Amino acid sequence: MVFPNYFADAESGFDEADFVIFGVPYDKTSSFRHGVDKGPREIRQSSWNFETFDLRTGVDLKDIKLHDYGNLDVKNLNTKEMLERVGDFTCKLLAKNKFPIAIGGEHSITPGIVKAYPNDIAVLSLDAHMDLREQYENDVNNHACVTRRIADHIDIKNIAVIGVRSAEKKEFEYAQKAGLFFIDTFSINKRGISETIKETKKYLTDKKIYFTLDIDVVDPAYAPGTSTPEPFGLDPFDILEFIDAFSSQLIGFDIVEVCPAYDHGETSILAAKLIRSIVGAIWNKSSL
Ligand SMILES: [Mn+2]
Repeated sequence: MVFPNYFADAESGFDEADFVIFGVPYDKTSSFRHGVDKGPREIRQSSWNFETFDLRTGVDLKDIKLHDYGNLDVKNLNTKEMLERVGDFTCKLLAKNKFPIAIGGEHSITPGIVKAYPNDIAVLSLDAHMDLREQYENDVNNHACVTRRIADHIDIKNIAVIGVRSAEKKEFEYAQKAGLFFIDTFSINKRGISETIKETKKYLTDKKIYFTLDIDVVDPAYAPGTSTPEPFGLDPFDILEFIDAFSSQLIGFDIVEVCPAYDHGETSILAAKLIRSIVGAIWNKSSL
């Protein structure tokens, strides 16, 4: 069955919308598996599975002014051009007071979005990987360099990376030297998600936060359809806890690295539900 190719319940026109979804089907620098350019389409299709009413929060998505812009045309662009296009589009949304929601595509799209914001914001990244390489495969904008490129724009002290469990030794040493706030899943498993959130919350107090959710932060048992899966991940309830804790501070978010060819639809279903949950949580706590 094929559903309309826009996100379910995104029934608002652009002008009256508070939230604008846009797809960035970019798949150029993935190092292991390809196919994340199919993410936006699959996530949109999956979104039609759900009720408009969210039983958990009491929010009905029908009451929220949500617009789906469609995809940005980034297919033939190099990373630099792609970042500019994504950045320009995000600037336009922010100038019109829209709340940006990007669907990847690979994680390399995120620095383009972040650069559209003032440089005193914070970034919360849920990711299995540190992504702190200066460059990878001769490209400083590779998806393995995302955190590093974000740190070109905002102070690394205003970045928190949660759920990491993979880095090369050099990245790990750089993170410690530069004072990056990160919490790996091995310590999350020991101290519990509530304690993890409490510490992160304390670290990012009072900051406006851009939230980037690399689906590979979730354990491959729940989200196998991703380009670089990494065992010992978070479970979907952990992500909900994060959403609830930070929703009042969020000023934009993305979900990236969904690679539909490597599962039976479960990763796109989870991503679509998470987008709905985040929008609902923000709307619940804001005066939009
Ligand atoms: Mn990752």
